[in-house]
Amino acid sequence: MSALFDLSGKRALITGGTHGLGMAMAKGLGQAGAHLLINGHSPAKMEQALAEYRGEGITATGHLFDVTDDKAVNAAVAGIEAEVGSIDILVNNAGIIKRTPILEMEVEDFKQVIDVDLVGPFIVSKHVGKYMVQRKAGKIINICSMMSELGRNTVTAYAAAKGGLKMLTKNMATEWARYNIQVNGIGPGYFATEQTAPIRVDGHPFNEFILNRTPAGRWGDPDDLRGTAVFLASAASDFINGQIIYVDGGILATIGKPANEA
Ligand code: GCO
Repeated sequence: MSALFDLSGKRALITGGTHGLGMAMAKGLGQAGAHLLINGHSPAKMEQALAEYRGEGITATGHLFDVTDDKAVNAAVAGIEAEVGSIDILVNNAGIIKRTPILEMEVEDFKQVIDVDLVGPFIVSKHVGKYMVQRKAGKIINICSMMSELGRNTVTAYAAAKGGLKMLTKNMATEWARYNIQVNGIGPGYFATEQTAPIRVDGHPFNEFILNRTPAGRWGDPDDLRGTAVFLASAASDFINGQIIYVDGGILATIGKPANEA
């Protein structure tokens, strides 16, 4: 059975893999045997991340490029394929969020969130996908969100992008499953990361809300995503296509409960 989840000999490209959920999922793939191709756009963060991966005995190389830059992505992917080897697994994790009410949100800010969180995965998938289609093999995992299903005040651009990413996932699966490429998504619930730090402060109403709204009664630990990432990157999911696995401590399963109810 463990052979089904073994990623030895595989190469995995993780966008936004220098920190947070991207790093946690990448470590899971590395611990399962994959050679990590870490993407980021900050040289300093990259150096730090590579030291951390290698410190844990994980093979990792760094690849600095902007996921929204079509030419740069094309060149980076072609370079990896030619100099490092085939990209067998792609995790589209890079993302940003801007928390602003619609009436106060600048169009440029809206467009930037859509660009990184939705157009970015399209661009990277298109350039990696062409090699996977030629090889008739590949795994693509798009990192969605609760906002792929639920709305929330102030995160309109993010919700629009993550909703779109869910459908991008289903359509990529529709077009590429015939080439033995499995395209699926992971929808993290509320996790303790840098991105949620502003709303996870003790006493912050949203923090209390999430602890009450989540049946598991806690924020997710980034390591809670490792198993699902390895599952969707491995032979164990060879007939799973176009699915979004929500790792959310039960948020989407329930209407929630009043704060004073045990
Ligand atoms: C927010 C959070 C969310 C989470 C996550 C939930 O402001 O609501 O940052 O966006 O990060 O995406 O699934």
